[in-house]
Amino acid sequence: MGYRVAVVGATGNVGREMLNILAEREFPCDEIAAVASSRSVGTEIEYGDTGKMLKVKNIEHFDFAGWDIALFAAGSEPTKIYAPKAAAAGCVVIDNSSLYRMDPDVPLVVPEVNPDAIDGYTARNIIANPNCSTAQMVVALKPLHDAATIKRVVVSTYQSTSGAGKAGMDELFTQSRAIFVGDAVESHKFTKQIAFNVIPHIDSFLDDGFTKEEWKMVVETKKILDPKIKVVATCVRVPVFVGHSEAINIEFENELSAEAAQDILREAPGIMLVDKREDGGYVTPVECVGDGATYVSRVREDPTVDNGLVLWCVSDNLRKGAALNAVQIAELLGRRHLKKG
Ligand code: 11C
Repeated sequence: MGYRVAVVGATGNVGREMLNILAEREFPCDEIAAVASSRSVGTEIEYGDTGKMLKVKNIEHFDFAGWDIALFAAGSEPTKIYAPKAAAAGCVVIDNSSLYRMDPDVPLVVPEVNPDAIDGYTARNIIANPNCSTAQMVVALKPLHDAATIKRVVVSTYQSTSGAGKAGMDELFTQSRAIFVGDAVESHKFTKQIAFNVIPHIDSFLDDGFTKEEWKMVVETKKILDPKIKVVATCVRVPVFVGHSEAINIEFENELSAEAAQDILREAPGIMLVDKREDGGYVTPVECVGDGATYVSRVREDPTVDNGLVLWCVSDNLRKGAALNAVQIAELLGRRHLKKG
């Protein structure tokens, strides 16, 4: 006996990956529904590579009663309306938007990092999935924090256009082509040209000069890993289709050599250490696409501070940064709370 699972926002970048990953990992589904806005009704989506086609159902008429789990990848506005309805109908919501992440009654979970937090889901029947740039960073930080206690993190991100949805990827493609054929370059999704450029701006600006993306990395890391860790972030959009990269400087309470950190990371859940200290002996975003791991490379000691390390971290933002983490949460929920069979 399996679960009845709805994927809400099934036609978007993350929703499609959720369906792929549920199928790939053979999540025990008795029934699966692809749900989206009225615009997508009538379209069909494949359930992974099972050959099974799912007719998209209209969120406006979808009755969540009797469904066990809803994976939401619908953005904040529809989520605000439909997630509480689903939760009230007894369906556990695992939400990928930023809407509930900082709600004290909603656990924000990365299964490799804070699995016990999931137990608090009953307060609202909602579990939040973190921002993609936070998810991969906390997976890399967790085993190092356990070993030497992190005091401060300085992170610079190199985030792919898929973080801004299909429209972001399309804009990179269209602008690149326009530049090659000598057409005018138009920017609609991003504030400046993204092709052959980088943009130090993701999400809206806050009063203190940081962006909301940078703020999310600070507050989500504290909630998931440890409120005592100080984090400062600079988030940058780069002309990459899929895969977010991060250069992370870490200051520890206690000494931790690069070699000891490599040994720890090699054994840590969810991490692949690729750190050969030679040409090509590190991972780049194109190599992580379609994979679930958080790749760590270029681990080295920072000679400018006491107990400091620097590392490079890459992950598929649509997978570990979004869809995979959501499915791992569903698996954890099944193991701990919604037992079947
Ligand atoms: C980006 N990280 O790359 C964003 C996308 O809070 O879930 C995900 C935004 C979020 O643009």
